[in-house]
Amino acid sequence: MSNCTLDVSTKSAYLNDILNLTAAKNPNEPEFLQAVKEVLTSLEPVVLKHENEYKALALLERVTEPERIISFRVPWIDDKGQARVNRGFRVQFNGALGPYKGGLRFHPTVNQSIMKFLAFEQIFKNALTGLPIGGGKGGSDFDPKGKSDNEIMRFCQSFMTELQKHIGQDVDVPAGDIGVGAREIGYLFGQYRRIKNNYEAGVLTGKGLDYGGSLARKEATGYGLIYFMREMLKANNMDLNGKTVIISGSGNVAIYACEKAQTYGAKVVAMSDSNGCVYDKDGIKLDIVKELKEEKRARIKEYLNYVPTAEYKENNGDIPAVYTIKADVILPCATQNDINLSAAKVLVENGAKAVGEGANMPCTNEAVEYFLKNNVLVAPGKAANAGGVATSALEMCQNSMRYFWSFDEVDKKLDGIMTNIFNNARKAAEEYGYGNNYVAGANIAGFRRIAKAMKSQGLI
Ligand code: NDP
Ligand code: 2IT
Repeated sequence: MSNCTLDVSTKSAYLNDILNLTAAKNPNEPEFLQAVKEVLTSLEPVVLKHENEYKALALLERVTEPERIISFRVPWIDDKGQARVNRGFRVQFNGALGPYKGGLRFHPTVNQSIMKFLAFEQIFKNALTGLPIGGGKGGSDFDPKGKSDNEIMRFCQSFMTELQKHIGQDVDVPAGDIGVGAREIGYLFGQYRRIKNNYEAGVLTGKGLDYGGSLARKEATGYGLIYFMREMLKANNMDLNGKTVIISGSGNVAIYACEKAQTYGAKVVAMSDSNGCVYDKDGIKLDIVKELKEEKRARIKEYLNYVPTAEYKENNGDIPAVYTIKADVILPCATQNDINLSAAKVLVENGAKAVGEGANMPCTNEAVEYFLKNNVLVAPGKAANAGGVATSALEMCQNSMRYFWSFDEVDKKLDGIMTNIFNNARKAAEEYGYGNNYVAGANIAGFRRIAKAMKSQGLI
């Protein structure tokens, strides 16, 4: 964990005040403070240009304060008949651009700090898509690992019994994230429909294709990441063809990032889960990973039962094993703060050329700075993984029309959106003297859209 204080000084007195105020108001929320520090410090030249205006509107005070945080008890019964209780959350951070939109995460590490960092990131990500969606996030400290289907269903039903009071297709539209996929969305949707007694398809996204889901939503985050990487590499006279790639994680984002990278001629040699990674020097066979993860919910280690020539490296120490493998392109697609400064140093030493954040905030702020200083391109999560939520917005659009687009239609729109996001991040970076620092460029491009909408809507 890094950065519990915001010990940073910018040229804007207003910005410094807000950084200090945010640290003082949220003392036990290191991930939230890390995300705020990363975004706000990169906005320095924009704030300097509009300092008096933003100060008069209390714009940065409002951008860093959630509109609403809902926290609730989730009681449920396990298969042995034992009563259990988890904590549920929904953070409705900023609704200026549209209904709150963002995933639900079920993982034992979930707490208010993690929910707020994810919802804060989501504001800028959703703004970058250009679509009418505000920023939100939710979830629970429930651990789905080892739970039966019936336990998952009972938990989802209890979670939704409370959450339904606070969401709606024009209010707040949750989707999946870590630990929440098509199975969970199905149980959540069923309970919502039963309690509300109406078929409000647009209240959740990531639904099954047989009841209102969009083609290509499952693939969208991973594919979108690779479309963004394609544009970023192209702008710097590189491409994916023949590049060696390592991917952390083997969940939804990781699997479809691997699939699209392979179609562009990249060689993915490693994937991981929270225990360790598999290294297949001949290239990962994705069908095996899909069978292990999408069907059997097994550990990545079992890849070796299918490919005995592959190696398994267990995690131990400060650096996840996957980051010790030499590669040109690094795609962290697991969780936050996966790449710390030590891991970044190893990756740079091993010749990394580009990092694409499929996960939310997978690199610490120090790791990002180190990459940029060493001429490693960084595709920031809030831009590069925006394809998932953008396609969720396309799912909402199809639900409103009571119609479906083909896979190709959705995929083409996704490609266009990701290309657009890259171009906007690139232009904003150039405009403010950030060169090919797309981390700053994405923050500025997203912030400008939010700031404009908040200004138009008055002091709310
Ligand atoms: P999944 O639950 O499908 O997969 C998560 C993967 O990350 C698993 O391989 C998991 O391993 C690994 N992982 C999770 N937590 C940890 C941890 N604490 N340490 C190490 N490994 C971990 O989730 P997604 O693929 O949907 O999400 C991955 C990332 O992408 C998250 O950061 C999410 O916020 C982000 N994201 C997701 C989007 C989506 O549409 N799904 C959209 C945009 C971003 P294990 O099985 O061992 O836990
Ligand atoms: O982090 C994210 O953007 C997601 N988990 C997807 C959110 C969504 O609403 O599709």
